Amino acid sequence: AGESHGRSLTVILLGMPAGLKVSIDRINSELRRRQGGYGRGERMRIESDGVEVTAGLRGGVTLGSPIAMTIGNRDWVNWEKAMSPEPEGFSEEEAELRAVYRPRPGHADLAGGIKYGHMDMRNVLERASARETAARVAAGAVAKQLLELFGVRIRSYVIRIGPVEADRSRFDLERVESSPVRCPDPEAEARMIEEIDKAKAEGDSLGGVFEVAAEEVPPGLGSHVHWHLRLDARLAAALMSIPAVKGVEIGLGFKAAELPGSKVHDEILYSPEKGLFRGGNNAGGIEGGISNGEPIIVRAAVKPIPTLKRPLRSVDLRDKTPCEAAAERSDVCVVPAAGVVGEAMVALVLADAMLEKFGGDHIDEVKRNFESYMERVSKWLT
Ligand code: EPS
Repeated sequence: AGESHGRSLTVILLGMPAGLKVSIDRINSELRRRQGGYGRGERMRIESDGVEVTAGLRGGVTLGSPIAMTIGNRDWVNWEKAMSPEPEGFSEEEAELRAVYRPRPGHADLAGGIKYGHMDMRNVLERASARETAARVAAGAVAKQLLELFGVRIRSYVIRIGPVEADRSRFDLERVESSPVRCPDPEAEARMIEEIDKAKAEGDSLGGVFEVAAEEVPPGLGSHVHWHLRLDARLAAALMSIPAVKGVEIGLGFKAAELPGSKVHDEILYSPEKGLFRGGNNAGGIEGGISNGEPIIVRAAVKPIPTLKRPLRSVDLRDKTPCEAAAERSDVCVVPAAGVVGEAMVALVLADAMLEKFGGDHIDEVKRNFESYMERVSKWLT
């Protein structure tokens, strides 16, 4: 829960087993990663995100109960009168000053206004704002800590911003966290920054593509037996739910549609030293909706954000006159930050699938279930 300029965001994470040590510093460092990225607007200079855990931990260890966290909005002080949830402290005049009657093409403004009956579309955009992704990152940071106990590592990097595509032959994944656009290709990085500067100067915005890789995922998460259990379907839905994401690919993705089967499928090989192994990972670590033990590789296409300093045409909903769409302070490009949100969503899905398969009330029980399964699997594969 939480509005972009409300008092705070609140997230409640259910289903974590008891006995898991959770580092709050780690949650906060993930929140800082999300705040960065070349192309973000002035809001990120106001915010300095950090969580307050209000339930579910005792002495830094999970109790098995819901974990509740809040992230305050520093900008709230500037919006209190317009956004106050209580009638006391709320000012109609302030709200009118902040009202949005000119919907932005591509934003939730108009569709949400129609559906919820809001002429003032601030009532929509406050929640449609990607500010809520801070809450996802906080929850995802807990999920990551669970997954790391089982050796699962998740990272993301930007492979396209607008027209600039990173070249895999130049990838250096070590440089991603220090790259202003979180790009593993230094040459593409420079051109991405130029494109963002250009878009900004033109009052425009830019989208792109990020990739998330999850390594050391055990084989056997998800299932082929029912559509809602398929791991690829769950990952696709989770990534697609990130504001501005318009496409998701797994492994080769759309490229697989262009190639014959012989060029797509990863051959199954065996050697006494390695046991069973695969000739490639075009499947992106998932076959039949089940993780196959190879790294899980997913990509998401992020549209350019809809708030444009040089706005598109719209209609004023009060009198239906043509006008320019509303333009307020905004980001120019959010793709680097979206990658961090993507990691969180992948972590939440994988943690859910891990607990579905190895679940227990205490983390030791989960570990025992995991170890006995892995023992069986390794006998089978070697
Ligand atoms: C957003 C607009 C900007 C972004 C915001 C999402 O905020 P503001 O309207 O306050 O300038 O910075 O993103 C965040 C606040 C965030 O934490 O990511 C929008 O309209 O979606």
